[in-house]
Amino acid sequence: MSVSLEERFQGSLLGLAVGDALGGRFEAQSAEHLRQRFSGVESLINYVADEIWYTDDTQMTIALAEVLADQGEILEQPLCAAFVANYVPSRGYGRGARMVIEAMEEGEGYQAVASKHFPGGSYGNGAAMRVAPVGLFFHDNEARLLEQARQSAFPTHVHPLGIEGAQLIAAAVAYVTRSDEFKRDDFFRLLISHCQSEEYREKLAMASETTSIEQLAALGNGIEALESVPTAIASFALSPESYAETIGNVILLGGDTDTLAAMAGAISGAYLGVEAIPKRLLDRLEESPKGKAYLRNLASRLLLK
Ligand code: 8NA
Ligand code: MG
Ligand code: MG
Ligand code: MG
Repeated sequence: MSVSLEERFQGSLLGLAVGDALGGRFEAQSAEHLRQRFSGVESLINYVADEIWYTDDTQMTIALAEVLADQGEILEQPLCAAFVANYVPSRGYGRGARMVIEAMEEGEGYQAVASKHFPGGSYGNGAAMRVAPVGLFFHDNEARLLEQARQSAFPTHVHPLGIEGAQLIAAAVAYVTRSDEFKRDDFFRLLISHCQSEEYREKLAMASETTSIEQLAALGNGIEALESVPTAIASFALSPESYAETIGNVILLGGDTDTLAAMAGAISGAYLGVEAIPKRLLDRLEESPKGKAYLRNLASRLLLK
């Protein structure tokens, strides 16, 4: 398989946005309900008839990518400024994230909000859902990848489980960006070697053995990083050759469907490239000022920096 880096960078950002936008249609629905509505992934994708709009997941990803494209690294102040500049509350931000970004906007002490709003900080999946640009940008720079993923989490997510989730998605995106052939055992060995907690080590061991939808569901579909990051990684590893299956299978789990599909789609798109995203979906992704064309261009800027 030969996929250019440009196709991978575009595939990851657009794959994330498409997963987010499709998944966003079904957020918080149950697996039972979705399984009654759709016979499978194909019928889920064929259901899309009009424009699909992304949510906070893509909006925050854009902020990270802009900082990397401008600065060449994630720096705290430019990142906060980019979160604020891109912030549209109606795009469905998490409760804690909203409080932190609004404190940034007001020039108040957002660090205190980030560490005190939830005890120990947020372990939501908000740092993991937006980290793909770090994985792309540092795909061949192991020394900076994890530190930069941490840095990108910090303004909003100080809980170790929130940060670790971001580091694992970044490492997954980086690994597949370097890969012409998916080597499942290598992939999981590397990710498990990056784990700092027993919780993630256990979940990734389960993910490495996931060969069915039932096992995928057992990994979780929640808004917490630990209940969604391993699931997204496992869904990619279950269908490495299909973007549609990778995002469709996690959307049909219900729960945090936009974020599961954003993370899974970012990994799959980085591996398979932009051509692997079904035309039906990509054609319908929003054409707003920071829509499809902007994302494609942003991916190219990231690559050229
Ligand atoms: P966050 O930091 O608000 O965390 C998300 C949620 O996780 C919180 O609202 C809490 O319920 C829970 N949580 C996190 N940390 C703790 C803790 N220490 N103690 C107890 N509960 C905790 O926001 P985020 O950016 O991490 O969230 C990302 C999610 O929010 C994504 O799913 C994204 O799509 C968005 N989201 C929005 C809606 C919506 O209102 N439309 C619904 C679900 C998710
Ligand atoms: Mg969202
Ligand atoms: Mg979500
Ligand atoms: Mg470069």
